[in-house]
Amino acid sequence: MPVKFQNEKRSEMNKKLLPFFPYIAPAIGVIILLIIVYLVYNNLTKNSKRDDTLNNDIDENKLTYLKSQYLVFADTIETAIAGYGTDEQTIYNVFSQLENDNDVLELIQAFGKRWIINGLSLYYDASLPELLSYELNSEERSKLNQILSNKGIKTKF
Ligand SMILES: [Ca+2]
Repeated sequence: MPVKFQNEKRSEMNKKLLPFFPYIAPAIGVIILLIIVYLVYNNLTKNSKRDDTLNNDIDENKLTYLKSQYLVFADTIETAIAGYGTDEQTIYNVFSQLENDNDVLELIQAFGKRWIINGLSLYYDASLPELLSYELNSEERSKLNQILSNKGIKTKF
């Protein structure tokens, strides 16, 4: 009978596949892990994505530097933040070179959203204000804000 024949065929196939069953869950786990590693690696190595949401607040004629300079500043801050601990002095040095609010906002935009390995943890899609709030304690943030207000800059972190 055709129905019986089909059932026999199916159970035969199950017997063939049975030895592989214990490997299915670990194999799926490995595949998911590889996808995660790929996504993290991809985001860590790609260039940061510029954020243009503050464009309306920036008067480009009042920028102190060429736009490429803000990218250099942003990369310098990323290096100061990445890894264990924080190089606060480098962060202060960068902000000391900014002259007005347009410069600060342009730096935030040039920084964009970044994936940064921070010791054993990972900052993903983090903006400059977010990273500064994670990496600087309240005392260090006050010092940063003092540097800015000394220049008459209204933006605070
Ligand atoms: Ca760090």
